[in-house]
Amino acid sequence: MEPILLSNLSSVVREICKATPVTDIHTHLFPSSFGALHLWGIDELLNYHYLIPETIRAANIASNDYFALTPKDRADLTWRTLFLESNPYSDSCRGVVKILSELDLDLSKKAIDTYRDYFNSLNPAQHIQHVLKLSNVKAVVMSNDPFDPEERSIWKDRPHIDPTFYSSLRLDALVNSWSEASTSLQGWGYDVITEFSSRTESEVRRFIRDWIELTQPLFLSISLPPDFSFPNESPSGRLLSHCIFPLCSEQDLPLALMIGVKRHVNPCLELAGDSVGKADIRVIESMCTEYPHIRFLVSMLSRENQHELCVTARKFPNLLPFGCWWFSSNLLLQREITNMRLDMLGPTFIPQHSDARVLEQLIYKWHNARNILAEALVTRYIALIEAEWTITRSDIERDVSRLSSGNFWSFINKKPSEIKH
Ligand code: RAT
Ligand code: ZN
Repeated sequence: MEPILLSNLSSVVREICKATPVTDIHTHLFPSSFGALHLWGIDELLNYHYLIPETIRAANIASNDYFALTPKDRADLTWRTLFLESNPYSDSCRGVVKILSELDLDLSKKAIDTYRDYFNSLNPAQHIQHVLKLSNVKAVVMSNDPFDPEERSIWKDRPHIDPTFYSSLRLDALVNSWSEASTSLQGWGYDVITEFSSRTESEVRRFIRDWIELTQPLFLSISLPPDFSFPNESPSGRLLSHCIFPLCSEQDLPLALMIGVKRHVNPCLELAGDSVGKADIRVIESMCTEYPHIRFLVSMLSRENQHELCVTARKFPNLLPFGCWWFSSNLLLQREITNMRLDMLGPTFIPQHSDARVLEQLIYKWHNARNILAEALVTRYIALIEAEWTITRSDIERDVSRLSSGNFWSFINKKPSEIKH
């Protein structure tokens, strides 16, 4: 194969990034068989919790007045405030514009009701396939919460799961709210007590095993606050060391940790009221040292933790950094983090996940992630070509495919085709 010339490099890399399908390893999406949990359409897009604080600030409305509105009125308020009375230049606003544009909707009149008519006219099943095609996503990993009443009842009916969707078992409610979780477990027939006992630990393992059996997750996952320390004798520390880590080993499942979220800093904002804090990297060092056979996928929320995470990944092959999470998922920080990771970890990380909650968000989140990756790769390929290193099209395809999907599947040691649905 011919080496790529500097003059063609940028367009070839962009084209390859666009054409390479991604595995989206962390989303809050569900297939249509999950009924009301499957979110899509213009009102859901405008009521996305990333946009709520922007609306409340710009409209100068009290949060309780905002939440007293119907979903349609909230969407109208957001449209009016953020898109008509100002140019929609924040990351989440530009996302909505990009979605409308990719769906070929008329942006000249900026008429929200015409967008509603469009979404109402769609066949939902065909629309999912259309969005997956536009965003070129070949696998979507859900976040499945065994404590969520709506999700529990859907899983118990053994829903049909579209083969693009895979599960991950999200254990926040267990690890971060043990006293409520223990009451729920008792109600579901698990013999646990709020004060720990070895019987409790084995019953918690039985509960997780039952949900692994039901949902067939690719990995277990938990988000943790910035002040979390490990090891520790708090309920969360004990649940990790006595229940979750043993199960990761027994079931050969990786653990995804998302660290640095301060929940409910402003509870009036509901889902939009969480914040960020710098976490202690020693948590990851201790886990990776004590459990070298467990594979950890880790994302950290604060900008200040990103460099330490790269350094730590250089020390531990059982640690794979992934994504630019939530408040780090914007043009500035994604660029910074992706460039840092390429320089410190070469091809051994997962640049992005979408965290999409509303189906069509896949379109803009992956458009942005691909552009940022392409730009960062081009900078490095230029330096290599200028030093007379030859690079072919298939070299670039190999690199992009690893970063977009391959690293994840080899780290979890599975092939998409092997997963039971
Ligand atoms: O990014 C988000 O949508 C947040 O609300 C959180 O869900 C976060 O990603 C998480 O998974 O806890
Ligand atoms: Zn998330």
